[in-house]
Amino acid sequence: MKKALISGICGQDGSYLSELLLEKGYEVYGLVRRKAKEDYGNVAHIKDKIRFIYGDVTDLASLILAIKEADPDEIYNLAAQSFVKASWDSPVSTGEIDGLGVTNFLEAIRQTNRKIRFYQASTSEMFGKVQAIPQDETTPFYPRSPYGVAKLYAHWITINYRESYGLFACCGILFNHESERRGLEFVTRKITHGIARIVKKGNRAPIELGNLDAKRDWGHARDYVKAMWLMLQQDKPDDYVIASGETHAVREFVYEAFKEAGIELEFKGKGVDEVGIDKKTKEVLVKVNPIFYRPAEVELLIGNPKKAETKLNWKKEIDFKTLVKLMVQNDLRLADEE
Ligand code: NAP
Ligand code: F7E
Repeated sequence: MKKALISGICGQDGSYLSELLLEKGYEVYGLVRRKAKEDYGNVAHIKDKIRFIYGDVTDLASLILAIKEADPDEIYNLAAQSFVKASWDSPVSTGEIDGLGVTNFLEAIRQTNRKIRFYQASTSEMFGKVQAIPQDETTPFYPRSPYGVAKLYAHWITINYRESYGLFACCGILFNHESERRGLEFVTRKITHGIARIVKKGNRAPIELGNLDAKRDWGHARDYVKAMWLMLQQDKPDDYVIASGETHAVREFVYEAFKEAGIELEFKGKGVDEVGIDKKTKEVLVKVNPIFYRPAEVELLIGNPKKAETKLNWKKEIDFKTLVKLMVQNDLRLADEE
């Protein structure tokens, strides 16, 4: 039986990856930070099938101990301060967790068992102010946030340990992937959760958003964790872009999500004055609030997943409209249950 250690196991991706690995017969270990109140986040429903080990990626000793305890064949490093906007508020800790935390993991592997296969959660945020359209594995990087910069350090240190010590270490350059388990602060879930509040709770206050023009390449997390696993099953370690190959503005996500909930919106005004209005009732249901703007924006992301499709035989199964539908229906159902 193969054993995997997952950091960030209670997050969105950690939960889908745990389900996938359990299905494949793995013994799954999860690295978790100690919390004052016990909380298993997105893996609460499968917590009895996972062995949890306390640790923190900023604490090298804890990683060495975790590796000794789990003795894993594979490590998936998903731990991160993953909210880009918060990385301007906490640039140092974001660097410590998302950047140096990865060196800690690689060093722990180097010092304990160099046969362990390592997956690093790299990101399309490393492309930032994009230097080519679409972005693939050869596109130069230009990060635009402390998060993007920390992740770029992590990306290169992973490649360095692969080239210096022969570690089986792979970076998945994943574009935005969302799901019913996405954190409420990310724009997709903020929209679908806000719609459920409007439709089901009778609270018609508008959803306040930032830059509606930003374009993202959105997929579903369930599809993307399959690519993580595939990378570690190859004969040789390598880095891969995982993306849907489509891009949509935040405004389009808003429009499709409201439509899924039975409301057709029309947009009026520009910039901070833009509003989304219910075509039927003329109520303002979306407005722009500049507090959600970022000090520097990533305006356009669109990935080319050809290498992963060819070499890993990976393909997305959930398209943009299905993703929106799943997220809206889930939040409507949750609101009904509350
Ligand atoms: P997420 O839901 O925010 O989960 C992140 C997890 O990391 C949380 O469980 C968190 O633990 C844990 N964590 C944070 N700091 C830690 C530390 N110092 N030590 C140990 N664990 C720590 O993120 P996600 O969306 O699943 O993303 C997974 C990974 O992929 C992240 O590295 C993210 O940066 C990267 N990524 C995400 C996307 C995306 O679109 N989702 C795209 C590209 C790359 P707590 O539960 O204790 O807070
Ligand atoms: O923002 C715009 C915002 O916070 C998407 C993380 O998983 O994917 C994620 O990073 C876009 C940005 O995700 C609001 O300005 C407008 O242009 O959902 P987000 P992100 O920053 O793209 C990458 C690949 C990761 O690696 C990250 O870990 O939406 N936007 N209005 C807004 N964003 C938020 N959060 N809230 C708004 O009100």
